Amino acid sequence: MDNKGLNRRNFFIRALQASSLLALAGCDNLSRSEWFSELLGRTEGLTKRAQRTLTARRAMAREYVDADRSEKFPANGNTDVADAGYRALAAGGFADWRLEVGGLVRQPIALSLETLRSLPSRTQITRHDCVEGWSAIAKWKGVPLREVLGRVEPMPDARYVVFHCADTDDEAVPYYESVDFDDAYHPQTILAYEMNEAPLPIPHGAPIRLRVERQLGYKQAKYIMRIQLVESFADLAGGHGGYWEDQGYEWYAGV
Ligand SMILES: Nc1nc2c(c(=O)[nH]1)N[C@H]1C(S)=C(S)[C@@H](COP(=O)(O)O)O[C@H]1N2
Ligand SMILES: [Mo]
Repeated sequence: MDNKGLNRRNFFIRALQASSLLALAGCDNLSRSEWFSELLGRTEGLTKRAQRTLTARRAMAREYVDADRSEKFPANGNTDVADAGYRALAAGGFADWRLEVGGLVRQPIALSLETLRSLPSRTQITRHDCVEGWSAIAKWKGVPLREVLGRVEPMPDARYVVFHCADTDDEAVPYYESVDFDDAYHPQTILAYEMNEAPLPIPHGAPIRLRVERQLGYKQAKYIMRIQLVESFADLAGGHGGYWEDQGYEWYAGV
């Protein structure tokens, strides 16, 4: 297993790279979609400044065309999973894998890959930006996270969606990530099961990985096993809402 991406000693270098990347990133390709107007009503009562922030958060990420796709898309961080349970599932083509969705929901569910594939899907060609200084464009197909959330009926106090992954670092610390409801219901936030028109390969997070297109690479959780709705992530793992966040990275990693 390649644990380079999870090497804690590189943390300070990466944090520096992250902050310079964030400083360079602008709010380009803002667009007012149908979805924007749908949500506009919810911003009533907020200050103008907060509204501008929310508008940027809810804008669509740029989408590309087939010809823009990168010839090579690096696999980064963990590119395989040591866990015996995961290995058994992978050996069976993930036929027995189930995505558990629970926490602050009225209807917890367990979804097979087959079921996820039968739900409404979205396909998008987007650019992935890693804080290590590389970017790559690929086509992703998956089920919008909001389709899944609609089926579990989030309770009113649920504020974040947490993704628990099958992989760990070399100190057995599990990878996890989280997004708030703005990102969870964003139309481009999908649980991807295909990359470039093929089943998502193991190095890129099989059987499903998150695509949350307005944020940096480390938010794009691979090897998702369980989704948990919470009111706060303060009592999960290191308390900062994600594996890298627990080591000092920004929780909201906008690009
Ligand atoms: N479960 C898990 N998800 C992860 C990682 C990881 O190590 N484990 N690395 C993150 C980082 S830093 C990046 S850049 C992307 C890499 O995705 P890729 O392998 O498809 O390039 O996955 C992100 N999601
Ligand atoms: Mo990354």
